[in-house]
Amino acid sequence: MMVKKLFLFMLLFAGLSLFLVSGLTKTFEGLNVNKTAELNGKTLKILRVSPSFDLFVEVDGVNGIVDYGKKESEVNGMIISILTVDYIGPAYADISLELAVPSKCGDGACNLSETKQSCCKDCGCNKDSLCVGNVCVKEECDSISACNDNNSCTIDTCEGSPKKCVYSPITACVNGDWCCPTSCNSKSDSDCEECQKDEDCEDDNPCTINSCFSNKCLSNLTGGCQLNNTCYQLNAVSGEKYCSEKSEWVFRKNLGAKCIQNYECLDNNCSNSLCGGRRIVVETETDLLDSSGLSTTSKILIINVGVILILATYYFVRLRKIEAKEE
Ligand SMILES: [Ca+2]
Ligand SMILES: [Ca+2]
Ligand SMILES: [Ca+2]
Repeated sequence: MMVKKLFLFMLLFAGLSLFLVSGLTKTFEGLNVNKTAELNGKTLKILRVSPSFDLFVEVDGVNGIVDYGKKESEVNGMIISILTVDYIGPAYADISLELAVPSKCGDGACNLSETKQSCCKDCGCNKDSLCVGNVCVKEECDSISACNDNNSCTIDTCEGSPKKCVYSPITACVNGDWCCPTSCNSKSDSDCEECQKDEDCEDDNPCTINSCFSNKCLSNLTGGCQLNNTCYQLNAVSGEKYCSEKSEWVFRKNLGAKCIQNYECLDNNCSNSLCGGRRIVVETETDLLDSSGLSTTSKILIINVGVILILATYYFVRLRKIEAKEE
């Protein structure tokens, strides 16, 4: 007996703790007051020994009593069985214990039997992963720059927990964002193409040729005037109008109006630059004929000629009389 005690005493001073591994159960020998024993992520500390060999202990901050008379006691999830106690004093003893810590995922301790894969609740995950439902889920991104779907019609963000890329479709018609949502067109959003083929540019004007060039619509006037979805050539006549050189329908002119071409006139006759072919002379009162058949102008002309003849005859007779006297 003395030999055994001496042996254990030596072990105590050497501070040597021996343990046997048996699953989650280990045997610790040579323990003493203020010594600790760790098992499966939990730490036992012996605080005091009573003369009746009961142990006052602490397991991860929780105090408890290990009853020497009981087969085993539990303190804060650790099962403690006393094998031997050589009591020397309250603060000094030689103690052998068998400790067991049943693995329990979620108890906050990463126990020996637990790994990141089996219990990330207690053991955590790698840096780029997050423990979700006790499973390590790799985070898809750490910033927006990690998310790019090369689609200008989505807003790319990195969000959530665990973080993942979210691509939100753009629906608003906004100029300059490189996106043309399906509900937008070239008028509501400058990013939209006007056309992809000539038919997209049809303006329902028969006097234009519409084409699509580099996704932009081009419209070339052919010259002419449109009417009832038909393009009439320049100078064409339709009822009271003709198609002018400006490709506009213009009313045709009445008799006496200035003209260049026949089609400009309602009677289709432009002569001497007038519609109808002759000037319309407005007759005045002085030009009206009386019952004698002579106009007033003619009468005045005759009277003036008569007076001139009388005066000429008078001067001629006077001249002959003066010549006769001188002879
Ligand atoms: Ca655990
Ligand atoms: Ca995008
Ligand atoms: Ca846009």
